[in-house]
Amino acid sequence: EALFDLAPLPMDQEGLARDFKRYYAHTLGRDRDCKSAYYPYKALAIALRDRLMERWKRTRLAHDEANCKRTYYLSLEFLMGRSLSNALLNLGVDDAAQKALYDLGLVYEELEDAEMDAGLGNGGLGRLAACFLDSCATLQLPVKGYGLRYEYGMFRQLIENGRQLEEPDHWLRDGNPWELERPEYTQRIPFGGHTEQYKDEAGNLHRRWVDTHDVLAVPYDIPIPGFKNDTINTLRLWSAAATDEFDLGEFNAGSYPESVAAKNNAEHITMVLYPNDASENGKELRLRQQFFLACASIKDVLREWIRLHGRDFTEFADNNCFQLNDTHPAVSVPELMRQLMDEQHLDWDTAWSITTRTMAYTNHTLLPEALERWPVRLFQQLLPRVLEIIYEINARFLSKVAARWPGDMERQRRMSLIEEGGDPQVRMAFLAIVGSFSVNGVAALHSQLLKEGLFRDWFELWPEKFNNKTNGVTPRRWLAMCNPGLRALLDETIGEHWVHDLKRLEQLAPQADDAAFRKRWDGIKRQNKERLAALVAATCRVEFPVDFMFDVQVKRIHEYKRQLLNVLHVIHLYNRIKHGDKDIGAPRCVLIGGKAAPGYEIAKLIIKLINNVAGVVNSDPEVSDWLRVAFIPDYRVSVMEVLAPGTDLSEQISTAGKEASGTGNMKFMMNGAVTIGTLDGANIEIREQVGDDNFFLFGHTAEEVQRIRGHYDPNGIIANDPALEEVMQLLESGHFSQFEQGIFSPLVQGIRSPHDPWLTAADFDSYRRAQLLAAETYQDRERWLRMSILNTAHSGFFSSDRTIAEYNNDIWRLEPVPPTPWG
Ligand code: DL6
Repeated sequence: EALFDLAPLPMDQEGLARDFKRYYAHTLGRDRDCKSAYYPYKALAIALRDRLMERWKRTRLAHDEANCKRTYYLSLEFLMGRSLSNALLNLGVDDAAQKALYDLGLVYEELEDAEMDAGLGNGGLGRLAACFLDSCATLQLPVKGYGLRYEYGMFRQLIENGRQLEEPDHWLRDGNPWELERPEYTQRIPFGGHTEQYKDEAGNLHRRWVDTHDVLAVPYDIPIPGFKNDTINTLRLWSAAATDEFDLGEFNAGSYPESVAAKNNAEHITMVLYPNDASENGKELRLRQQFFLACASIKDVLREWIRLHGRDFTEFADNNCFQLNDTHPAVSVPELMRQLMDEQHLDWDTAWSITTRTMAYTNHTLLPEALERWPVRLFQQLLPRVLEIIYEINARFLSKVAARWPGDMERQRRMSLIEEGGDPQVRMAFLAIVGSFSVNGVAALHSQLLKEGLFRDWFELWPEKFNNKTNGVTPRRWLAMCNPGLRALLDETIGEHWVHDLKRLEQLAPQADDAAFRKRWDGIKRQNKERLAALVAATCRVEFPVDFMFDVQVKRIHEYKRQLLNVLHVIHLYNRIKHGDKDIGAPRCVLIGGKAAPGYEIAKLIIKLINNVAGVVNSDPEVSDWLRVAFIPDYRVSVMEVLAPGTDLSEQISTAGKEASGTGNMKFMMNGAVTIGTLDGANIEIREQVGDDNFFLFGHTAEEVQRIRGHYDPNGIIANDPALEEVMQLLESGHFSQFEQGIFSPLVQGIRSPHDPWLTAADFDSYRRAQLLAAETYQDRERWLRMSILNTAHSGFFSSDRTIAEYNNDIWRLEPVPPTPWG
């Protein structure tokens, strides 16, 4: 105990400055010659880490002492972004630290920029996990994140000749001051081998998994600070390492390289994040990653349970919950069964009762191609014991279906966990549903469509399992941290409590009618637009005048998100301007950004088209007073922190019924952007909150989209819409591909195909009209400012604190636990 008898560290400017200087000069050994911003960043990070560390320990202690129920958020992705500003804000020392740096002649923004993004996720699903951790800590809920410590995160996107190039993102190259290695909690993860039957001492028969090739899972912990509440939760990321065992056979036979190769193979498991936001079906390494996470995390949870309660699992299900972030960790269902039966010696019924009372599953997509299925043969080869358990779960489940719907063989075939055929597949979503007590979608429409479509049979069987949890985003990062100007105005106008109680933003609504307030709002937006414009100038070499309307679409590049519709509209504006028709409302700057999965050729072609159109538009002096276009390379969390505050118009234009929720839409709204959008995902709830007058709606509804299928006639639509016809003619003429004729024909064919699932042509006219209305409205400055203020004022519902409170009330049922007091 004497070892831990330490006084709390000072949180004031002097104390921070003292530690900062010591770490900079003594720990990191820097002197006057050092010009890099990296070392001051690192010195400040270490000073903050000390302060996180002591609170972290008290949080863990409090959880142990309270003997409380806990939730584990299992996710293959945590898109954390940068940690420095977040730690400063949540520890409540941002002012003190910035003053300390200023007095030392340092520029805080330069330190901030020296930190690499932790890009351990593809997009919405991964970033949602990061927002959720922030909210859980802020609400003082005992929730631990479990994920993988990928050596390489999301690839870096370069644009060369308008095309996307991918470069590895070695984010750990300079080390990571925010992590703490915990080798003492290393776990052993089995792969391969085979199963066998054996008799225990009492003569009972059991099965076991033997002759496995094991890999070590070494945990690295990341502190997750709550907002000014001394709670520090944990994100535990597993890193793969080889066991020390050597293949002696190979070694003695003189095959030293072969015997060392096994080590490399083991470490490959956590080498790289799969850069696909849909699915990676069939990739052996991906299944290895999924099992590696599930097995290590469950072992860790059982180890903790045994430490605190011994091997009595009677109350385990009342005290633990696993939230599965999509089907990626769904192998946790049979793996928990395996560990409870094979390692803790519980019988099937007891283990199944525990499993189905602890697992909860969140679905994040309606796209059938993104629903994971794994070949049975891959399971057989990598995880033979897990496959046996899946077969047994399926057999027992199908007999329930048979009892409920006697003779309905078609339904049994539809609902089976195994899809039969030449190469049978395990249906991971069904495995997740069977094993969970809760199944949720991520926006009202999405949850409804799941019940009516993909999961209809399941909803008929277990209606009580299904629920909705509309997504949210953390107001700490996505308002307080990224928009300091607005934060100051909000603090002054409605007090500081909105940061952890976002509904208080409603109090802003009356201010929309106050001209003086609108003027201040305008001033802040202008500064944020200058920041955005500076970033665009530096990265795209395109000038964005701040008087233009800033119209932004940033997200993964995917056909259903319809960046192509946006480009068609840009071509339409260009065409009108070229014809001398200036009646297009306010001049605008269109910014598009996002990464395409490396193998997704059509998405990559869309990027090329955006860049080619930008090239033509920006180099034409006749057009530049009205329109500018840029594609921002390497879109990531830290870029969104600049874009969201500086955006006027937020593009949320997916084909209705395709976007599960969206969360970028919420970040823009919070920062006072007005949405142009379809009735899709959370757009519907955004419009409900802010009111029809403050949202630019267009496009077919999800129901209409369904009805159009089968008799969709895009060529008829194009022929009857002169504006669209001219756009198509320009595109088809090769005007945007002067030196590479014909390269865009796959895009043209897609738009003109009666089988185009994204109905681009069908929504063009209504999109064009909504865009015109937005640009005209923008010219009425006071009206627009009112809309902007009301968007922020009504964004309180989209705080992830609200979402997490709902998860907790309906699914997890945890009690908040404040950290143990000092001393
Ligand atoms: O729920 C977070 C986020 C939603 O906001 C997006 O609408 C949805 O596309 C995204 N889904 C994924 C999963 N992709 N797959 N599979 O990223 O989840």
